[in-house]
Amino acid sequence: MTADLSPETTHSGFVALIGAPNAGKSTLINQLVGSKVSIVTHKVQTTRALVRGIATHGAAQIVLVDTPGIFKPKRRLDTAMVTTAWGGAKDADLVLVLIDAERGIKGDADAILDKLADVRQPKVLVLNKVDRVKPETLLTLTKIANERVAFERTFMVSALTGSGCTDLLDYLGKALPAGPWYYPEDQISDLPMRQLAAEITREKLYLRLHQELPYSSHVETEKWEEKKDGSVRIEQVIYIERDSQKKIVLGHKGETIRAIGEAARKEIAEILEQKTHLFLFVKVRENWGDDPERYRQMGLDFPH
Ligand SMILES: Nc1nc2c(ncn2[C@@H]2O[C@H](COP(=O)(O)OP(=O)(O)OP(=O)(O)O)[C@@H](O)[C@H]2O)c(=O)[nH]1
Ligand SMILES: [Mg+2]
Repeated sequence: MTADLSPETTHSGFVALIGAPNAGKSTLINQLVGSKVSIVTHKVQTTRALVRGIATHGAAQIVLVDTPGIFKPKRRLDTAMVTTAWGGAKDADLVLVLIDAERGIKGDADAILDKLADVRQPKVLVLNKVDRVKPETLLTLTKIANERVAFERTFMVSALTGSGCTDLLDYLGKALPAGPWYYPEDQISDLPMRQLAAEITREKLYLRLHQELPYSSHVETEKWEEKKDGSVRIEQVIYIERDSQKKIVLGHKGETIRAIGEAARKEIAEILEQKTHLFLFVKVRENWGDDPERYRQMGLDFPH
Protein backbone atom coordinates (compact mmCIF):
# COMPACT_ATOMS: atom_id res chain seq x y z
CA MET A 1 0.00 0.00 0.00
CA THR A 2 1.42 3.40 -0.87
CA ALA A 3 0.87 6.28 1.52
CA ASP A 4 -1.51 9.14 0.78
CA LEU A 5 0.85 12.08 0.31
CA SER A 6 -1.67 14.82 -0.37
CA PRO A 7 -0.76 17.95 1.60
CA GLU A 8 -3.65 17.50 4.04
CA THR A 9 -2.30 14.22 5.33
CA THR A 10 1.47 14.64 5.45
CA HIS A 11 3.47 15.21 8.62
CA SER A 12 6.99 16.45 8.90
CA GLY A 13 9.44 17.99 11.30
CA PHE A 14 12.85 17.94 12.90
CA VAL A 15 13.85 15.40 15.52
CA ALA A 16 17.20 15.97 17.24
CA LEU A 17 19.09 13.07 18.78
CA ILE A 18 21.21 14.03 21.73
CA GLY A 19 23.23 11.98 24.16
CA ALA A 20 26.67 11.25 25.55
CA PRO A 21 29.47 10.40 23.12
CA ASN A 22 29.17 6.81 21.87
CA ALA A 23 25.51 6.40 22.91
CA GLY A 24 24.70 5.27 19.35
CA LYS A 25 23.09 8.42 17.91
CA SER A 26 24.66 8.11 14.47
CA THR A 27 23.96 4.37 14.34
CA LEU A 28 20.31 5.06 15.15
CA ILE A 29 20.00 7.75 12.49
CA ASN A 30 21.45 5.40 9.89
CA GLN A 31 19.07 2.66 11.02
CA LEU A 32 16.01 4.94 10.89
CA VAL A 33 16.97 6.42 7.51
CA GLY A 34 17.84 2.96 6.19
CA SER A 35 21.11 4.15 4.72
CA LYS A 36 24.45 5.42 6.01
CA VAL A 37 24.24 9.19 6.33
CA SER A 38 26.45 9.69 9.39
CA ILE A 39 29.74 8.04 10.25
CA VAL A 40 30.04 5.60 13.15
CA THR A 41 33.02 4.34 15.11
CA HIS A 42 33.61 2.66 18.46
CA LYS A 43 35.49 5.79 19.57
CA VAL A 44 33.91 8.72 21.40
CA GLN A 45 33.46 12.11 19.71
CA THR A 46 33.05 10.75 16.22
CA THR A 47 30.32 13.16 15.09
CA ARG A 48 31.53 16.77 15.08
CA ALA A 49 28.73 18.76 13.48
CA LEU A 50 25.00 18.48 12.75
CA VAL A 51 24.09 15.91 10.13
CA ARG A 52 20.52 15.67 8.92
CA GLY A 53 19.22 12.29 7.82
CA ILE A 54 15.77 12.06 6.32
CA ALA A 55 13.50 9.11 7.07
CA THR A 56 10.23 8.58 5.27
CA HIS A 57 7.63 6.64 7.19
CA GLY A 58 4.18 6.37 5.67
CA ALA A 59 3.02 9.93 5.06
CA ALA A 60 5.60 11.38 7.45
CA GLN A 61 8.96 12.87 6.60
CA ILE A 62 11.07 12.71 9.72
CA VAL A 63 14.20 14.86 9.58
CA LEU A 64 16.58 13.33 12.10
CA VAL A 65 19.30 15.62 13.30
CA ASP A 66 22.47 13.86 14.41
CA THR A 67 24.45 15.87 16.93
CA PRO A 68 27.93 15.58 18.45
CA GLY A 69 28.02 13.77 21.78
CA ILE A 70 27.65 16.02 24.83
CA PHE A 71 30.53 15.89 27.30
CA LYS A 72 32.66 18.18 29.41
CA PRO A 73 34.59 20.24 26.85
CA LYS A 74 38.33 20.80 27.15
CA ARG A 75 39.48 22.12 23.78
CA ARG A 76 37.97 24.83 21.59
CA LEU A 77 36.68 22.20 19.19
CA ASP A 78 34.94 20.38 22.08
CA THR A 79 33.16 23.60 23.04
CA ALA A 80 31.99 24.11 19.47
CA MET A 81 30.72 20.53 19.28
CA VAL A 82 28.82 20.63 22.56
CA THR A 83 27.31 24.06 21.82
CA THR A 84 26.22 22.75 18.42
CA ALA A 85 24.59 19.70 20.00
CA TRP A 86 22.48 21.74 22.43
CA GLY A 87 21.67 24.18 19.61
CA GLY A 88 20.44 21.26 17.51
CA ALA A 89 18.13 20.21 20.34
CA LYS A 90 16.74 23.69 20.82
CA ASP A 91 15.95 24.12 17.11
CA ALA A 92 14.08 20.81 16.78
CA ASP A 93 10.36 20.02 17.07
CA LEU A 94 11.12 17.05 19.30
CA VAL A 95 14.20 15.76 21.08
CA LEU A 96 15.24 12.14 21.46
CA VAL A 97 17.51 11.65 24.44
CA LEU A 98 19.65 8.59 23.86
CA ILE A 99 21.09 6.63 26.72
CA ASP A 100 23.47 3.74 26.28
CA ALA A 101 21.67 1.19 28.45
CA GLU A 102 24.83 -0.79 28.93
CA ARG A 103 26.67 2.21 30.37
CA GLY A 104 23.67 3.42 32.33
CA ILE A 105 23.05 6.86 33.77
CA LYS A 106 26.40 8.14 34.93
CA GLY A 107 29.04 10.63 33.87
CA ASP A 108 28.02 12.53 30.75
CA ALA A 109 24.55 10.90 30.56
CA ASP A 110 23.85 11.94 34.13
CA ALA A 111 24.92 15.53 33.43
CA ILE A 112 22.74 15.64 30.30
CA LEU A 113 19.62 14.67 32.26
CA ASP A 114 20.31 17.58 34.62
CA LYS A 115 20.56 20.04 31.76
CA LEU A 116 17.40 18.90 29.98
CA ALA A 117 15.37 21.31 32.08
CA ASP A 118 16.64 24.03 29.70
CA VAL A 119 15.17 22.26 26.66
CA ARG A 120 11.55 23.26 26.15
CA GLN A 121 10.74 20.88 23.30
CA PRO A 122 8.93 17.60 23.98
CA LYS A 123 11.51 15.03 25.03
CA VAL A 124 11.47 11.30 24.44
CA LEU A 125 13.74 8.83 26.19
CA VAL A 126 15.44 6.22 24.02
CA LEU A 127 17.33 3.47 25.79
CA ASN A 128 19.75 2.10 23.21
CA LYS A 129 21.84 -1.07 22.97
CA VAL A 130 19.07 -3.27 24.39
CA ASP A 131 20.86 -6.19 22.74
CA ARG A 132 23.50 -5.81 25.46
CA VAL A 133 21.45 -5.67 28.67
CA LYS A 134 18.90 -7.58 30.71
CA PRO A 135 15.24 -6.46 30.75
CA GLU A 136 15.48 -5.66 34.50
CA THR A 137 18.21 -3.12 33.78
CA LEU A 138 15.98 -1.41 31.22
CA LEU A 139 13.12 -1.14 33.69
CA THR A 140 15.38 0.35 36.34
CA LEU A 141 16.84 2.90 33.90
CA THR A 142 13.35 3.82 32.66
CA LYS A 143 12.20 4.45 36.21
CA ILE A 144 15.23 6.52 37.24
CA ALA A 145 15.25 8.67 34.09
CA ASN A 146 11.51 9.32 34.17
CA GLU A 147 11.70 10.41 37.78
CA ARG A 148 14.24 13.05 36.81
CA VAL A 149 12.84 14.34 33.51
CA ALA A 150 9.29 14.68 32.16
CA PHE A 151 9.66 12.44 29.10
CA GLU A 152 6.65 12.03 26.79
CA ARG A 153 7.51 8.41 26.18
CA THR A 154 10.23 5.82 26.62
CA PHE A 155 11.47 3.56 23.84
CA MET A 156 13.87 0.67 24.11
CA VAL A 157 15.81 0.01 20.93
CA SER A 158 18.86 -1.52 19.42
CA ALA A 159 20.16 0.86 16.80
CA LEU A 160 22.45 -1.95 15.71
CA THR A 161 19.84 -4.67 15.08
CA GLY A 162 16.87 -2.38 14.44
CA SER A 163 14.87 -3.84 17.31
CA GLY A 164 12.19 -1.38 18.48
CA CYS A 165 12.93 1.06 15.66
CA THR A 166 9.63 0.68 13.79
CA ASP A 167 7.70 1.55 16.96
CA LEU A 168 9.85 4.64 17.32
CA LEU A 169 9.21 5.68 13.70
CA ASP A 170 5.45 5.09 14.14
CA TYR A 171 5.49 7.38 17.15
CA LEU A 172 7.57 10.11 15.51
CA GLY A 173 5.42 10.08 12.38
CA LYS A 174 2.35 10.85 14.48
CA ALA A 175 4.03 13.22 16.95
CA LEU A 176 5.37 15.60 14.29
CA PRO A 177 3.13 18.43 13.12
CA ALA A 178 0.88 18.06 10.09
CA GLY A 179 2.33 19.91 7.13
CA PRO A 180 4.21 19.62 3.86
CA TRP A 181 7.54 17.83 3.63
CA TYR A 182 10.70 19.89 3.92
CA TYR A 183 12.82 17.93 1.44
CA PRO A 184 12.22 16.19 -1.90
CA GLU A 185 10.82 12.68 -1.51
CA ASP A 186 14.03 10.83 -2.43
CA GLN A 187 16.52 12.91 -0.45
CA ILE A 188 18.10 11.09 2.50
CA SER A 189 20.64 13.62 3.77
CA ASP A 190 21.50 17.28 3.55
CA LEU A 191 25.23 16.73 3.58
CA PRO A 192 26.92 17.71 0.30
CA MET A 193 28.79 14.78 -1.27
CA ARG A 194 32.16 16.54 -0.84
CA GLN A 195 31.59 16.69 2.88
CA LEU A 196 30.25 13.15 3.19
CA ALA A 197 33.34 11.92 1.34
CA ALA A 198 35.56 13.75 3.85
CA GLU A 199 33.57 12.23 6.71
CA ILE A 200 34.02 8.75 5.30
CA THR A 201 37.79 9.23 5.20
CA ARG A 202 37.69 10.53 8.76
CA GLU A 203 35.78 7.41 9.80
CA LYS A 204 38.46 5.15 8.31
CA LEU A 205 41.11 7.26 10.01
CA TYR A 206 39.35 6.89 13.38
CA LEU A 207 39.14 3.15 12.88
CA ARG A 208 42.84 2.81 12.03
CA LEU A 209 44.54 5.32 14.31
CA HIS A 210 44.63 5.35 18.05
CA GLN A 211 45.17 7.43 21.15
CA GLU A 212 44.99 11.16 20.53
CA LEU A 213 45.53 11.04 16.77
CA PRO A 214 41.91 10.82 15.62
CA TYR A 215 41.07 13.80 17.82
CA SER A 216 43.97 15.82 16.45
CA SER A 217 42.98 15.24 12.87
CA HIS A 218 40.53 16.75 10.46
CA VAL A 219 39.71 15.92 6.84
CA GLU A 220 38.66 18.25 4.05
CA THR A 221 37.84 17.58 0.41
CA GLU A 222 39.86 20.06 -1.63
CA LYS A 223 39.20 18.98 -5.21
CA TRP A 224 36.44 17.12 -6.96
CA GLU A 225 36.92 16.59 -10.63
CA GLU A 226 34.54 14.69 -12.89
CA LYS A 227 36.57 13.00 -15.64
CA LYS A 228 35.54 12.49 -19.24
CA ASP A 229 35.74 8.71 -18.79
CA GLY A 230 32.96 8.89 -16.17
CA SER A 231 35.26 8.52 -13.18
CA VAL A 232 35.83 11.08 -10.47
CA ARG A 233 39.10 12.34 -9.01
CA ILE A 234 38.89 13.44 -5.39
CA GLU A 235 41.68 15.10 -3.45
CA GLN A 236 41.48 15.34 0.31
CA VAL A 237 43.72 16.81 2.96
CA ILE A 238 44.19 15.24 6.37
CA TYR A 239 45.17 17.96 8.82
CA ILE A 240 47.17 16.92 11.85
CA GLU A 241 48.69 18.97 14.64
CA ARG A 242 52.28 17.83 14.92
CA ASP A 243 55.04 16.74 12.62
CA SER A 244 55.60 13.65 14.78
CA GLN A 245 52.06 12.48 13.94
CA LYS A 246 52.82 12.44 10.24
CA LYS A 247 54.78 9.21 10.27
CA ILE A 248 52.01 7.48 12.22
CA VAL A 249 49.38 8.53 9.67
CA LEU A 250 51.62 7.45 6.81
CA GLY A 251 52.71 4.23 8.48
CA HIS A 252 55.57 1.96 7.50
CA LYS A 253 56.24 2.56 3.80
CA GLY A 254 52.97 4.46 3.63
CA GLU A 255 50.85 1.41 4.37
CA THR A 256 48.56 3.07 6.94
CA ILE A 257 47.50 5.93 4.72
CA ARG A 258 47.15 3.54 1.81
CA ALA A 259 44.77 1.34 3.81
CA ILE A 260 42.76 4.36 5.00
CA GLY A 261 42.56 5.66 1.44
CA GLU A 262 41.56 2.32 -0.01
CA ALA A 263 38.78 1.75 2.56
CA ALA A 264 37.46 5.27 2.02
CA ARG A 265 37.72 5.07 -1.76
CA LYS A 266 35.74 1.83 -1.86
CA GLU A 267 32.93 3.24 0.23
CA ILE A 268 32.79 6.56 -1.64
CA ALA A 269 32.73 4.71 -4.98
CA GLU A 270 29.82 2.56 -3.78
CA ILE A 271 27.81 5.60 -2.76
CA LEU A 272 28.59 7.49 -5.98
CA GLU A 273 28.19 4.36 -8.09
CA GLN A 274 31.14 5.69 -10.00
CA LYS A 275 34.77 4.80 -10.45
CA THR A 276 36.63 6.86 -7.87
CA HIS A 277 40.26 7.94 -7.61
CA LEU A 278 41.03 9.22 -4.14
CA PHE A 279 44.22 11.09 -3.28
CA LEU A 280 45.06 11.84 0.35
CA PHE A 281 47.56 14.48 1.44
CA VAL A 282 48.76 14.98 4.99
CA LYS A 283 49.37 18.52 6.21
CA VAL A 284 50.72 19.58 9.57
CA ARG A 285 48.74 22.56 10.82
CA GLU A 286 49.68 23.04 14.44
CA ASN A 287 46.73 25.16 15.34
CA TRP A 288 43.98 23.90 13.07
CA GLY A 289 41.82 23.57 16.19
CA ASP A 290 42.07 27.34 16.58
CA ASP A 291 41.53 28.23 12.94
CA PRO A 292 38.07 29.69 12.21
CA GLU A 293 38.24 28.48 8.58
CA ARG A 294 38.37 24.82 9.69
CA TYR A 295 35.19 25.37 11.75
CA ARG A 296 33.48 26.98 8.79
CA GLN A 297 34.36 23.96 6.67
CA MET A 298 32.87 21.66 9.30
CA GLY A 299 29.72 23.75 9.65
CA LEU A 300 30.50 24.72 13.24
CA ASP A 301 30.38 28.14 14.85
CA PHE A 302 33.81 29.29 16.00
CA PRO A 303 33.80 29.77 19.78
CA HIS A 304 35.70 32.97 20.67
N1 LIG B 1 25.66 -3.54 20.76
C1 LIG B 1 25.26 -2.37 20.25
N2 LIG B 1 26.17 -1.46 19.85
C2 LIG B 1 25.71 -0.30 19.35
C3 LIG B 1 24.32 0.00 19.24
N3 LIG B 1 24.20 1.24 18.73
C4 LIG B 1 25.45 1.70 18.52
N4 LIG B 1 26.37 0.78 18.88
C5 LIG B 1 27.83 0.89 18.81
O1 LIG B 1 28.24 1.97 19.63
C6 LIG B 1 29.38 2.63 19.09
C7 LIG B 1 29.13 4.12 18.95
O2 LIG B 1 28.13 4.33 17.95
P1 LIG B 1 27.89 5.76 17.29
O3 LIG B 1 26.64 5.64 16.50
O4 LIG B 1 29.12 6.23 16.60
O5 LIG B 1 27.64 6.63 18.59
P2 LIG B 1 27.39 8.21 18.68
O6 LIG B 1 26.44 8.44 19.79
O7 LIG B 1 27.00 8.74 17.35
O8 LIG B 1 28.84 8.72 19.09
P3 LIG B 1 29.49 10.22 18.92
O9 LIG B 1 29.31 10.64 17.50
O10 LIG B 1 30.93 9.99 19.26
O11 LIG B 1 28.81 11.09 19.89
C8 LIG B 1 29.66 1.94 17.75
O12 LIG B 1 30.68 0.97 17.96
C9 LIG B 1 28.33 1.27 17.43
O13 LIG B 1 28.46 0.12 16.63
C10 LIG B 1 23.38 -1.00 19.68
O14 LIG B 1 22.17 -0.86 19.64
N5 LIG B 1 23.91 -2.15 20.17
MG1 LIG C 1 27.89 10.13 16.17
